[in-house]
Amino acid sequence: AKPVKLSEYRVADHVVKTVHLDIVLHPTATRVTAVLAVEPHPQGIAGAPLVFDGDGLTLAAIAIDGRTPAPEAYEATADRLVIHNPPAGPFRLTLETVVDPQANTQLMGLYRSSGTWCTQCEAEGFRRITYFPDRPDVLAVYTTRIEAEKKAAPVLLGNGNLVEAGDLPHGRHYAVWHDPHPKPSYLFALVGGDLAEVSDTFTTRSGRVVKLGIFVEHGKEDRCAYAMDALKRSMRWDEEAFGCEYDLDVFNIVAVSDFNMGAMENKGLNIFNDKYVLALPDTATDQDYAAIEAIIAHEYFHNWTGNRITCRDWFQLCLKEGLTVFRDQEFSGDMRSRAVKRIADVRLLKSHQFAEDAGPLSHPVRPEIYHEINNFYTATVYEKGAEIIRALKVLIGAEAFRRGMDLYLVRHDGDAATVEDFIACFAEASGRDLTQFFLWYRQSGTPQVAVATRHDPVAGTFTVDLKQTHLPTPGQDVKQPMVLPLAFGLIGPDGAERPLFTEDGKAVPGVIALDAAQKSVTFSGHPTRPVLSINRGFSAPIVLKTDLTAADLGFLARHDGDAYNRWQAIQTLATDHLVAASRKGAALAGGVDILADALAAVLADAGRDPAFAAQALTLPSESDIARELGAEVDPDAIHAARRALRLAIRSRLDGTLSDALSRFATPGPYSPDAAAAGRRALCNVALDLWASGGEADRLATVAARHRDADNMTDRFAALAVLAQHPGADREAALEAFRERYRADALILDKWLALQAAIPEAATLDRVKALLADPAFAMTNPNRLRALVGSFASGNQTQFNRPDGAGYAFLAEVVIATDPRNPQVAARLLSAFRSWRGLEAGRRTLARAALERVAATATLSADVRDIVARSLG
Ligand code: DPP
Ligand code: ZN
Repeated sequence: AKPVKLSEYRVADHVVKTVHLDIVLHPTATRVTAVLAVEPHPQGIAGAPLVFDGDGLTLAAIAIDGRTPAPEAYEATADRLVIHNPPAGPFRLTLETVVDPQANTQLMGLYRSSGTWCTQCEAEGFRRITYFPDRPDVLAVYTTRIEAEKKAAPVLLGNGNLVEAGDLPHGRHYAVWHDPHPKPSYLFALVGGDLAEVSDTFTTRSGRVVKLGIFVEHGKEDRCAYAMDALKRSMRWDEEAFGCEYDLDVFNIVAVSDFNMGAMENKGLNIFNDKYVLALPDTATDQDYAAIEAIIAHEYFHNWTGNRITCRDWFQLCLKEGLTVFRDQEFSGDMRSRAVKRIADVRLLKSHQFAEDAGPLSHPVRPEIYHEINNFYTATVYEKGAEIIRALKVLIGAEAFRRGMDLYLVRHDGDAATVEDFIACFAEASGRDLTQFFLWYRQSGTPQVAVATRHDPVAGTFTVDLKQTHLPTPGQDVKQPMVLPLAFGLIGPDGAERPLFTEDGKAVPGVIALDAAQKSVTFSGHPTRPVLSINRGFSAPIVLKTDLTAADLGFLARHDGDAYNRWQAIQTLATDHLVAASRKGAALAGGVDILADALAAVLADAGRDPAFAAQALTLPSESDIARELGAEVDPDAIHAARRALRLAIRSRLDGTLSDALSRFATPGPYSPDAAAAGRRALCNVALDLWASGGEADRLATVAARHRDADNMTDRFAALAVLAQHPGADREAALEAFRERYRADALILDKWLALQAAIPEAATLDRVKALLADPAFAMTNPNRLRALVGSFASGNQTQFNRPDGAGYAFLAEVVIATDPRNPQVAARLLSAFRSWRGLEAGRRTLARAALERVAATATLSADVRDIVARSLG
């Protein structure tokens, strides 16, 4: 198929103003009648044929202004409807299609999940329901009538407000939903099923009473309270932080168990992966609670950033996703510890986005070409997209940023906008030229910044020399210098923040905008050498190399006023050690002492913010080290180095670790709040480190904690420790866990994922055996991600087995999954994104596995695209 190019964007020749859908739900033959008010676009090509998108459709009937056209007047194939000479003015087009939800295993369009009819239309699923100009710049007002057998689907939901409902003969009933806000087709949704409802209300700041509903499988009603609370907090926060008020009388959320993504922001009817709705202390971990809070907020925030203001085309995806991720991060930061949230977000950014950007799948935050848009719901578009906005805020300041947001929300309300439209609002609000800043959207790859410092004790000056470089990425060999806002501070020997003055004595703000290939900044008033703390709060998403010594880093770990950089200093110490040890098979002398001292200090002071201490005690992951190494990666060497470092740290901290277990025990019954979660996080990190030698008596303590835990967080954390140490106890604990939760698929996903991540040679066979376990189902995306995704992305040594069996296994699963669900298959395949950095033996085997996928005769566009770019 031909690629889609940003440069070739043009308006649709025919647009649709109103959509009336009449959908008669049936398991295998759902009849869809669409009555569309069509008109030529004033900027379109006059007299152009009407061309609508379809995907796997059969046209059952067609009428133009009520009359059936002659057969030669139109052409309908599975993927297109063409009307050769449509009326020159507005007209009414009636289309009837019949679709089979039961057979829809792609989970795009209208499908069934555990008997519930539901939809997923982003990005291009609406065209699997009816023919339509299925692109985000065609905005229409939708009215949807849904009819079903009442017993099979007592609940019928659509976008917007319910306007009519009633019974019909023969045990049938119907509901009519109307959404007054014009929207693109990707935001259309409907649900029909036998679901339980948990309801509440929210009163907006102008007094609108909104009925809130969360719909789940019967028996799961008691698992919705946290999601409902998160929803209400999101609605309030968006009013306070961004002035965004909800705009319908109803807001519904439906949880389904088969879902390709996390959730979907359909107007007034969000559909969620049940994983991100359902939670009880005994079923969900603190991490699950935090993810539910963040995703509920994310989808809700899309109501303004995505729905009221949508994207002109899919190249602009970051316009809604990057911005909405930024907003949900800020929300969680306000709800929890801001520093810890930032650290967690940067961890995620580095492990997913930096890795993506360093390999063959690297692409700009706003891509300019795609073969399959589903493959661009990436860490780059989402997470780097959010980082750019955070960097913009640092660059222009919080006040100008808020003015720019306000301007954007007013000026573009009701528009299908572009990234240029968005950035123009901030240029206007700040009075700055943001042309260079826009490179963040166009240039792929992670900018690298080298920092060197010079101190002149006689002149009392301190100079910071900065240099930015950009490595080539696919399709971008040469790059221009970007503007990188680097928040910074200078710390005196006493640990106090030094005032910032230029050489001529002017006070300067704590941000350097590095906007050229090189830049030097000199500060005065420093008779003694200060220590530079730079890229505070990770103000720019860059790879930073400084000339800070291990002693400087140890100093920053204690004294930096920026909590993020205190954490970063510790990570850098650990990373430097692990990189050197992985390369040479030996540790750097002295490095461990400074790191261990820094960690001991963090532990001693852990009462201030236990969640922070937990983050500090969590070493960089094996894939973090692999990314730092970049080339000739040997995952076994990394694993060995990391294990050795953990044992070395443990021997230095040992007594403190066991103390922490009692010192930070959470009193009273479980509560998911951030403070209690932070204490549990610290205990569980300490437990893991304390038991890392696998001594029988310690494992017995861990097993007891596992048995006696009164919540899933502690129970699962202890199980994860046990899983690291082979033996009968581990197998017994795994079996008991499985028995206890045998009816709960979401919990068994944790059980699957844990086993897939065991760093032992027997794991691949274990994973293969689990494919046949009743807890697993090839057809369910959550199960696939839990078992196969965790193996491929979360188990560095075993996915990268030196014999290539891990690669061959993933290739097989991808080839088997592709015909059923291309989107999930393509996602699994992207675990190969760093294959070029491997040492030669593994690289050859990884290539062979990719080539096997490439040689498969009937690949989907999704998998074909990923495999071609991975090999390209
Ligand atoms: N549901 C996905 C998200 O909210 C795609 N829009 O990010
Ligand atoms: Zn989103």
